[in-house]
Amino acid sequence: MKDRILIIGSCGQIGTELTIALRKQHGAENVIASDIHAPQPGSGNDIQLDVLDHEQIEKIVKECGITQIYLLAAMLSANGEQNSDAAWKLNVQSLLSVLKIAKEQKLDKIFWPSSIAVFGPDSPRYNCPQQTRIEPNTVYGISKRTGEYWCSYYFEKHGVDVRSLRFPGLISYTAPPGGGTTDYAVDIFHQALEKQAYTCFLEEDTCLPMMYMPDAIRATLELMNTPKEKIHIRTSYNLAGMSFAPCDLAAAIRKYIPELKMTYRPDSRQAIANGWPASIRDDQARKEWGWNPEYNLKSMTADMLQKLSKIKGMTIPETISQQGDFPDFPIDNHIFAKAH
Ligand code: AKB
Repeated sequence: MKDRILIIGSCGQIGTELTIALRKQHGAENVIASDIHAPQPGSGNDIQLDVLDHEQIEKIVKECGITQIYLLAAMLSANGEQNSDAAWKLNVQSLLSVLKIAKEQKLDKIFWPSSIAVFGPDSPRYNCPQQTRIEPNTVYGISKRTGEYWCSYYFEKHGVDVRSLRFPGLISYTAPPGGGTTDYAVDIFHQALEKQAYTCFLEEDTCLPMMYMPDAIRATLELMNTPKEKIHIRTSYNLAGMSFAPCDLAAAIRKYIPELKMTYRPDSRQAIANGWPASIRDDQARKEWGWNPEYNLKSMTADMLQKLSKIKGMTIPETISQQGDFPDFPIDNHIFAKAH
């Protein structure tokens, strides 16, 4: 039997690119993309769907013969702190709804993203492992940690094959992120190209785990294509790509745009970032389903600048085309230098 996929939140940062990847893998006719926003020409979603409308999801699942759901709708960390009730409802109720439907309709597989935000100030700051003290101190982190427990519960008690990844901050050039603490790592590219200046809302040495979107999409597909018996973590897998601070990213961009001027004006998002690890370990993902990230700070920066300048119809700054590959610098060592 063919997989029939429902994506919920297809116009978001992950959804925009995952929809394209899933359509490539399963055929466009087998992937239904839904979002809270009504479909517009070129938006990529097929239907308007409110993730909090349980009946509507159930109806689509039954009518379209859905076998897998990718639930991507969520409120991120910074917005979550401003709207705690709405964040809790959106992040937890939507998951419970989908898990219940998966159980009742005997769906094959569910994907639900968790986040490095499940970790808190008492978790190890460097090389944070899969199992450790996990005591989040943000609404978003608490909702993701709660969701992880629900995933594990539905797998253990009801056999629902739900799989999950703890994503780091995601960097992409298509859809922008919205309301997260790691958003600066996307904004900076736009501002660097347009104004050669960026005011960062985190301090210059706040190191956080990050990942380039092509790696995040590949990780999702690889996890979902792994045979069930190889998946041993039913809460959510730690997933690492790279770790850097705003000053590292600025240095990487300056290799192409030397005139980039940085100003640091930390706001309430600084406190959120201070509670998260600077780097995480992802041994289980590597061992159990062969995870291996492709992009580091250097290759991600080069690709982002090339793709974004093309999208913006800008002449690629001289320095990009002339520079080629820039010399190595202590990208992923930044934090370790600080730690030891
Ligand atoms: C956020 O900043 O809230 C997200 C995340 C780390 O999950 N990007």
